[in-house]
Amino acid sequence: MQTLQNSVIVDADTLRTLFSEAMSDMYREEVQQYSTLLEIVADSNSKTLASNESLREAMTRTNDLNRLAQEYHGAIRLGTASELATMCRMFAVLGMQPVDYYDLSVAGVPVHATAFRPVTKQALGVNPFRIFTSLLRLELVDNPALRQQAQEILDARNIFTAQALELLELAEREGGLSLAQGKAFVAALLETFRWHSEATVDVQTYERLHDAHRLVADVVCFRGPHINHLTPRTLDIDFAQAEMPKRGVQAKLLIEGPPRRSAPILLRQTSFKALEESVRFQGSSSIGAHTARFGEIEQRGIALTPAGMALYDRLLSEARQAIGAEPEEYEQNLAAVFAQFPDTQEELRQAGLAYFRYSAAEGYGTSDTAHGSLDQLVQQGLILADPIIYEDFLPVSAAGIFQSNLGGTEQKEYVSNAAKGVFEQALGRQVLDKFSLYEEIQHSSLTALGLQA
Ligand code: OOG
Ligand code: NI
Repeated sequence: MQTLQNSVIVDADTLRTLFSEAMSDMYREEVQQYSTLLEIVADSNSKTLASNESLREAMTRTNDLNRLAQEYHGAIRLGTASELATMCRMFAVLGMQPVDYYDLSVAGVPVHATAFRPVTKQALGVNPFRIFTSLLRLELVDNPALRQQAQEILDARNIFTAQALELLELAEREGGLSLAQGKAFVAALLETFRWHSEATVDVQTYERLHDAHRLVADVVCFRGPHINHLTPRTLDIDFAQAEMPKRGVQAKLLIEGPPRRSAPILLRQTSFKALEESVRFQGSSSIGAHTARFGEIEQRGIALTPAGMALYDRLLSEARQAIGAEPEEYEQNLAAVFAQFPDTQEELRQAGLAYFRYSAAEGYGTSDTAHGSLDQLVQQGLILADPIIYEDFLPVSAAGIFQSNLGGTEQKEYVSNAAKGVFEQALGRQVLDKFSLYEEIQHSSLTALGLQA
C-alpha cells in the first residue's frame, strides 16, 4: 500500500494543470489538425490583444489573460453508471466538480451529461480546464437484444488502470497526493483517454451498434472513453472560423451560440469535422474505419443570470426557425433577432442580465460607500465592473457539436425525457447549480468592497 509519508500534498489546481497539459500534448500527437487549431487560436489572440488595449487591461485585472493560452475544454462519453461514479471521484482529485445537467435526448443523441470543472474564482483563475462528460443511455436503444449485448460488453470492460485506482484511493484517504504521486496519477489517468485503434468487438457487432446510433458504437466498441476533442479559447472566433479553410481545416458550417457582439455573451463554438480513422475489428485482419475525434474552438463571454439566460433561450429559438437556410442568411437572421439583447456591459449590468466582478478603482475608499449606490459608484468610476466569464456549456450548441460530428446523417428522434435524478444516482452525488456559482463570485466581490449585494 502506498502512503504519503512525509511528502507535502500538492494542491488540486496544480494537478489539474498537469492533467490539461498532458491531455493537450497527447491530443496534439494523436490528431495533427489540432496543432493547426492551436496556431490559429494563438494568432487570433495576439491579433485581438494587440488592437484592444482596454480588453487587455480588463483581462489582466480579472486574471483572465494568464489563463488564456492554457484554456481548454475536452469531452468524453462513458458507458455505465459505475464508470461515471469513478470518473467523478478521479476528477475530484483534480479539483473538478460536476456542474449542471444536460439532456441531449431532445436533440436525438442518446446521452445525458454534466461538465466537470473547477468552481471557485481562485481555481478558475489558475486553470479552468473542463471536461464535458456524457453518459450513454442504453434504455433509448429500442432493440432489447442489442441493448442487452451492449450492456454486457460494457460491464466486462475496465476503463481505469490499476495504478489510477490505487492512487485515487490514496488521494481520498490522505486528502491529496504529493507532486510525484500526482504526476503518476495524471500519467495513469491519461491511459483512460487514449485512442485505441483496436475495437473490442467484431465488425458485425460494430455495425449493429452503429445502426442503432453512431454514438452507441463509439462508446461501446472501444476499450475506453477516448477524448473526442479538445478546445482552445479564442478571443475572435469569426477570424478563427475564416482562417480554418485557409489553413486546410474543414470547418463546420455555422458557429454555434449567440451572434458576434460588442459585449460577448456566453459561448460561441465551432469545430472541424471528425476524422476518419482506421480501426481493426476482432477476428478480422482487414482494416475498417470509425469517425470520432475532432477539434473545436470556443470564444467565451459574460455569464448570464437566469433572466439573461431566459432571454437568450427565447431569442435563440426564434432565430433557429431559419436553420436550414444558407449560412449567411442564418447569421443575418441571428444578428437581427439578437438586436433585442442589450449589447454594452453597462446595459447588461443595469438590466440584471449578466454577472459582474466588482473591484476598487484607484481612489476608492470604503467611506465612499456612504456617497452613493453601487450604480453611482460605477458611473463615477470609483468601482470597476468586469464581466464574469461563462464557464459552462450550452445545450443547443452541444447538440449542434454532437450532430456535426455524426456526419449529418444521423436522424434519430427520442421522446424528450430529462432524467437528472437517474444521472445523479449514477454519479453518486448531485450536480452543482451554475447560477449559484456565478452569484457567489459576484457577491463576494461586493462584500470585499464593503458593499451590499
Ligand atoms: C460533446 C459535445 C459537447 C460542447 O463543447 O458543447 C461539447 C461530445 O461530442 O461528446 O463538447
Ligand atoms: Ni466541446
